[in-house]
Amino acid sequence: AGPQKAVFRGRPERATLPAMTTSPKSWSPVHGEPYRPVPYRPARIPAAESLARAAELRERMAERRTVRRFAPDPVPEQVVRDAIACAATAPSGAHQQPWTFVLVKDPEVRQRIRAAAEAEERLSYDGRLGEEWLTALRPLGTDEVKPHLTDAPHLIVVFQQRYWLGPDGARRKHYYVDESVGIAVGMLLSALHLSGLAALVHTPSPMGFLREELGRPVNEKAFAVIPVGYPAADCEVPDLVRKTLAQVLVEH
Ligand code: IYR
Repeated sequence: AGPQKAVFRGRPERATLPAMTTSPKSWSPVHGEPYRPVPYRPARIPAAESLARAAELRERMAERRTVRRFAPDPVPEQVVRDAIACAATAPSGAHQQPWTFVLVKDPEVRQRIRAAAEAEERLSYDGRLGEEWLTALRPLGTDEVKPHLTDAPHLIVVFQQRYWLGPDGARRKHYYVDESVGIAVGMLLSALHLSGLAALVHTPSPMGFLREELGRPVNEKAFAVIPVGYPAADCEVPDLVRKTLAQVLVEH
């Protein structure tokens, strides 16, 4: 008998695969089987074009601001879905994609999330955070009142899947979950911003109530609550100063 043919998971074999296609099959967990290698030949853009794009992107990203007051104007839901799809292209430990994005639509659920978050935040701002933390927050002027949880046109709750949970209750470890979900949220914020929307990363603490309220399984842990919309007409943001490139970049 000749050498055994490698068995790859996922899509069926095809004679030619255009570069950068995504699998027509939806992802399903298969343990330990290698992915089929496929050609990756993204078109190269000239260096001058890269420089122009990078400079423009740098400017556009510098315009992103965290917004705490949202306009009531509706935002097409598909923009948010597309941004979530962008986030879900993030790299992840062992490509385990350990994230779930819940788009919360039910106004009553949003009301309950707000009430629970504000109750926790009240304890935090009333002293649970400690003097050093409260002092660090004071310049931003945040407090326990979170109207955006009910008033922003969209609300995304991001969960991290601490481990994989099979339908039969089997568990498998997930790797670099914090890093993976953090990267995905960064990509989500970038996608929302570049689509013209504003957002806020809200991290009520403790966040255990979110899993219960949203009926998520026990392997999931809330990571961030992200209201999305347009800034209110009279929205103000603190006149923050960002570190310069020279302050954050070390060329060694
Ligand atoms: N989670 C609280 C407190 C808070 C903490 C940090 I660090 C911030 O940058 C902002 C707020 C809240 O959401 O108000």
